[in-house]
Amino acid sequence: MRLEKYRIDQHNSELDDKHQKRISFFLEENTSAKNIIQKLVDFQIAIPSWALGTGGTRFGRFSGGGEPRNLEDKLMDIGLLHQLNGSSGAVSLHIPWDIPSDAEKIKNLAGSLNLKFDAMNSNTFQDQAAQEFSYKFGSLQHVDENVRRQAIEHNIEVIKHGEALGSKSLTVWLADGSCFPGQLNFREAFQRTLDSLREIYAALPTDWKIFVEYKAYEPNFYSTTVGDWGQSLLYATKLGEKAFTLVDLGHHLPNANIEQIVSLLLMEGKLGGFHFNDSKYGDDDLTAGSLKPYQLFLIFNELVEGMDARGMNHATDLGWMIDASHNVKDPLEDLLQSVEAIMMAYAQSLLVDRTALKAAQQVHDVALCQEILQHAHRTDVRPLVAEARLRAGAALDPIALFRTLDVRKKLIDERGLKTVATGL
Ligand code: LRH
Ligand code: MN
Repeated sequence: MRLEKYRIDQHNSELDDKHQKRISFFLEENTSAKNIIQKLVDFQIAIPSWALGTGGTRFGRFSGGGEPRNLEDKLMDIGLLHQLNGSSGAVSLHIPWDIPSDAEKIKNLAGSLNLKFDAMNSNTFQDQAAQEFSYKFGSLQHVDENVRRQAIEHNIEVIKHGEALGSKSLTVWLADGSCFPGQLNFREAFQRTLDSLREIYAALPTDWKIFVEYKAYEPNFYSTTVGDWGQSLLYATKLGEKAFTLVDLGHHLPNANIEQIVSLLLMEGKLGGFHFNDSKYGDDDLTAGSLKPYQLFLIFNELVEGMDARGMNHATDLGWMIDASHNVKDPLEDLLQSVEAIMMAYAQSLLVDRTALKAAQQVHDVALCQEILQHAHRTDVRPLVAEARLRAGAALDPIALFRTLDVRKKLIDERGLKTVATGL
């Protein structure tokens, strides 16, 4: 559903008094903040096409109804998110879950919703009905040339879909690995995977990038052939200048220092992008910032420091994407909360007094270093992020407006209770 502009204006006018008080106080308190607002307006986060329905686990799936029935419905839902927060102006498609049957029609619909196509995602971790060779024992790593060929061809097909939509990058996440010691020759698996990725790399259009997404475990539980940042960096370095690593926050072993990994990948010029989410234990794919908001801030703190050190454009030079799954929340509310948490972490990281931090680091004033960082993290930047939404023509309080307009009920009326979205 498309929101009529007057609905957003009406919502904002009701909240404007309170907002103006908050933002003027904030800007008085944080004089450097006014030139942060445009950066927030420009910062767009891609919404995963596979996370607009209810997720589930092997133990069960509890749909909330009104789920998108096809890619058109999914684009309408992302368009709605973008109208509400002004920061969701891109979609990341997963193939074959979301094959654009009529690319031109899909491209025009996305354009009419002010949506761009971010990274395309291939899928060689599931067997499709008409598939000749199974991926049970892997895809690009597989000992059987036929299976590798099939997986390479699939990735090249995904690139073609992306070209037709105006996407400029391909994310390759491989479930490949092993479940038991002795099952796999690690060196040969790495070499076959690299050779297969080289063929996919060779098929990339000149202005495209390939993101190699790593993951510690699941669905394989003994080894994963792209298992951590080091292995992903090895592949990306051996592949060439169009290859980068992709950091999914949920793909690390417990207590990994993700902000340090990010800092080093950025230093090497091999950080391609992110799949934002949060987790307590494994790849839980929970709402970004819902469990470890300080870690999300520390990651953005390294991103801003490292991107500025390389003169990178914050909004365009990395892939900002969400990868989440919604087992108990309304998918659209969950995504609104993830975008809000990411925007807040970015805003706080822009408030860090880097000159003072550098000076304190030089003299090992450890306590002051922490004070400088935590001052930024403890700053309530919600008025600043809301002001950026206002200037983008979006809603001051997206979730409140989502509920006031009873969007989920309208989607259920339009689509029914039983529709099931493709995806996880
Ligand atoms: C793997 C992953 C990958 C996607 C999938 C939906 O865990 O993070 O990015 O392909 O989720
Ligand atoms: Mn991911």
